[in-house]
Amino acid sequence: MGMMERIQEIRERMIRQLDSAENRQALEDIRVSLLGKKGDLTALLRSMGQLSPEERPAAGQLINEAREHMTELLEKRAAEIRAVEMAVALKRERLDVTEPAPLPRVGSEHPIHLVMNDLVECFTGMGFEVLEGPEVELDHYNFELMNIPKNHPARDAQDTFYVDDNIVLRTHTSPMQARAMLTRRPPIRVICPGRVYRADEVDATHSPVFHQMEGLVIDRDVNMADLRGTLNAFARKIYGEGIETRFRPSFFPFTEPSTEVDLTCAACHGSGCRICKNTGWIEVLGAGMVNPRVLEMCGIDSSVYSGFAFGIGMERIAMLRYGISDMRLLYEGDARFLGQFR
Ligand code: 2NL
Repeated sequence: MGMMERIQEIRERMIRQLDSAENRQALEDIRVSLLGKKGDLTALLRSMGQLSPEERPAAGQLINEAREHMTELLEKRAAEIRAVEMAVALKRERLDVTEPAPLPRVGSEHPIHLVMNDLVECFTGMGFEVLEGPEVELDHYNFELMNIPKNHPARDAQDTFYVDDNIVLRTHTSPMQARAMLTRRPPIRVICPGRVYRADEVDATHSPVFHQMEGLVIDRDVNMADLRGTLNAFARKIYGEGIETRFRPSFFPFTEPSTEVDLTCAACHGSGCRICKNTGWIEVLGAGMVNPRVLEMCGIDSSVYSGFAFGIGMERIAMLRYGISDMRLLYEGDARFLGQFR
């Protein structure tokens, strides 16, 4: 076989091999086996010694041209492979920088706290101070100081969660107000929002854990008209002008006299509807003049000072305001429900 044929054979072998080479390593293997130090073309160059001196320059030139050409072929194939690799990488790493980012999941305030914060704002605006305290309380503060003696039905184990003989889960926030009376001098104007506990079965209107906000005012000459004025201001601030209060006689051991307080139904403005059962009124809270026995037990001279107090159930207000028909929704933590109160 002449030199030309051998060169041609090596070149054609490269072309065939390049056709099936799919990656850089395959190219490198081809380069080493044909153009490398121990490669076939290099071997051909070494074999030139067998040629006559006249033939050598032409043969050397042919081999060098072949090397150049084959290097070009390798480079061309390498470029093709790089292009394919780039296309694959671009596809894999595709990133649409104009795609809107997923919105962060932001929580929302619980309806109970929306109501509570509104009431806190309303009463702090009238000069009340917010007091918070423990949910695990001494029987003494929760009951004795509130004029609820031993054997009173309200202390029944059916209503109260007892931790031991002397310790209960507070059944109202009154113990904090008792502390305020015991540790401060009048005038006292405080509200106590918070979680309270009663051993009730769960249903659409009852829960063993619920929320209350109590208010207490102690000063000289505080009377029922002050209570009425305060609650009227509250009603109008929260529900708007035209909302009236209606006091109905009631009984609580810690107030005397005691009253249930109704507000004009905000849904029908008093004309009667499904929500107020056609009465035009909604029962919203309990209140009264602080029982002088409570004042005395809490270290306040009832011959000098008097006071009023009230207690508002947060769940009831929230259910009325947002049209929630089942209290359980307030405690289940279902994000679909809670997400509606933004
Ligand atoms: C209701 C009734 C009420 C009070 C709570 C109170 C607190 C002290 C002294 C006297 Cl320290 N009274 N609190 C008074 C009347 C009613 O709550 O039905 N709440 C949902």
